[in-house]
Amino acid sequence: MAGEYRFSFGPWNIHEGGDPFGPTVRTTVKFAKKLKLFKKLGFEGVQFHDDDAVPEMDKLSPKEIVKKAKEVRKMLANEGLVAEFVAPRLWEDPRTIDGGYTSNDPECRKYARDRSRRAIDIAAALKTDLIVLWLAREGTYMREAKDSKVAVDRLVKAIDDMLAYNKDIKIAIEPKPNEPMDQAYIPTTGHAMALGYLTRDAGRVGVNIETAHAILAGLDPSDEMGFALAYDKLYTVHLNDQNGLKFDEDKSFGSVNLRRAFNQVRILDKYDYGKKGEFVGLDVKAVRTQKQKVATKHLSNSRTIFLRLVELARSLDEGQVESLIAERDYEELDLLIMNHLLGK
Ligand code: XUL
Ligand code: MN
Repeated sequence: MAGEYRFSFGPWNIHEGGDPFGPTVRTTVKFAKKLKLFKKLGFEGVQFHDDDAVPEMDKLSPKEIVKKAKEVRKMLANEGLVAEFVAPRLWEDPRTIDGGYTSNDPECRKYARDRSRRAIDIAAALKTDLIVLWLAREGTYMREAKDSKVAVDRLVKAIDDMLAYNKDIKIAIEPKPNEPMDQAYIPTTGHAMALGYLTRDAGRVGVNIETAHAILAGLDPSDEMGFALAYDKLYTVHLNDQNGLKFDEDKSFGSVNLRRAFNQVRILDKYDYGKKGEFVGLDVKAVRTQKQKVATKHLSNSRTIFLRLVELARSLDEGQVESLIAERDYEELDLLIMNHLLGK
């Protein structure tokens, strides 16, 4: 069954453990060393921010960027890995302080547009057609600081620009309701998909649904996935877990709420997610207390839990589920699911 699913994570998922209140607690693992860990941990896809592939890319010419990205492509091939997607990192440069595509400063919006084109070049060099857009700073701290109608117009323009720049790419918008912003403009799957339909080529715009982001929006991640699946728009997922409405925790998949994780796996497996080449992507972080040597367990554990939940989804007595639904005995259905999760 493991072979039926391909798993991916990003180099940022092996990290030094710094948080807003304290310094790093683990040493940096070099990119080349991280690549060596993928296969060992059961993963074959690598998710990239543009500058994960080409560090300090803003100091390089477009040609130099492509050259560097091609070197990374070779490194991937040597490890038997493939790139899943590239995401432009539009939240660290001073020109993105007020957002990228929705910045009030036209020079900063131009930077965001140019940087996105370079990210697309990197994706092409890495031989992936998928661009993920996490719209990190496209929102406000003060409601009056931006005009929400103008912001949406600008997001559409930015996506149109990317779609026109390269006719082969697909864009997966990753919605998140808050953090770092107080209020983000594209907080949910519905917003992301509706934004896609305003673009020049809606057939190439879908979503990346992250478990934690859906929970932060007060929504059920499996329902968000079902919504996107109904539109054939679920281009990828960022599975993790989240303990309530607080900072984005990126906890190991299933570690907070096993039933919620089961329902995500159940809907993905039921509707053949992965059969068109989609990866089971993770976006998980080791907790700060984890020692260096064992700071990749969150990745292998998440994968293990996913696969165990596939087994549970497939062994659920669907006939029983159907008859309880027909009888409208949802309390008995509740117990059936709980017993199944408890191995009874
Ligand atoms: C932020 C987040 C990002 C995106 C990729 O919350 O999830 O790591 O997944 O840019
Ligand atoms: Mn994510």
